[in-house]
Amino acid sequence: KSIRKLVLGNWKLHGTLSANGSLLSAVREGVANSAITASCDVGVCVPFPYLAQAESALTGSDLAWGAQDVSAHASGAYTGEVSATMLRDFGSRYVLVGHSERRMYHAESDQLVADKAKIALDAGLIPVVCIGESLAEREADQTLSIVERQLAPVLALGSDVVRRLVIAYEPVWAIGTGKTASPEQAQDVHAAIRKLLGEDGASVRLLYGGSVKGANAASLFAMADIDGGLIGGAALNAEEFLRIAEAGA
Ligand code: G2H
Repeated sequence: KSIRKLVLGNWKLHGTLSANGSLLSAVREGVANSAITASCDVGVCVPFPYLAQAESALTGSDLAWGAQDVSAHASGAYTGEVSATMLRDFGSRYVLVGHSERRMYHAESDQLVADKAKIALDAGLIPVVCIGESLAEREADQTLSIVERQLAPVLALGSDVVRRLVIAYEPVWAIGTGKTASPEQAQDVHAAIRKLLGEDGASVRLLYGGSVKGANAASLFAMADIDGGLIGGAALNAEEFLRIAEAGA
């Protein structure tokens, strides 16, 4: 397969200056002492206040960093929001958009997520568009119609946008629950997503997310349409995160 893998940490609402300091230096050292980044991109998406810390800890390494959300607005009277250009100011490469926790707890719509992807790309960031079905939707056999609905406004942005995206498939029932989708279950959905993307999908990285660990990463990443992972809980432990990155290399 010619698509370069990507292993991206999502720290969610975790961290302190001191804990991050140890984690970032351990990951940086682990990557420097391995051949991982010769064949796999690795990065971490941190809470906004720690972007400056990530930038200073990771500049000069092969690791990238980024954020977990971005405003759909460029600037203006939007109290509490953080813009894509602000993320770029701190050297961010990636930004997650539409993580299921944002969709669920902050009522983010499919259209808002697409707007965020667009503004992020325009600012020079790589948006990681997160999609995935809930347990009830899977049980009702709606998985494919849900991911299709979630992607529709993103696809409407056109080829130029779609080709530059990363997409993360995260079945909501597998997030932080310890229940990983089997590699075959994930592959089935990834293949369907690739098909939805048409010609633009040939080089788009499709990450799997949801309880990825050192122990299951290799079997997931071995599937034809799984181009890496979005890693939550396991990204908070340097050894575990590095093991996952090794599986992507
Ligand atoms: C899914 C994933 C990272 P976890 O949300 O985005 O988290 O690996 O903890 O399931």
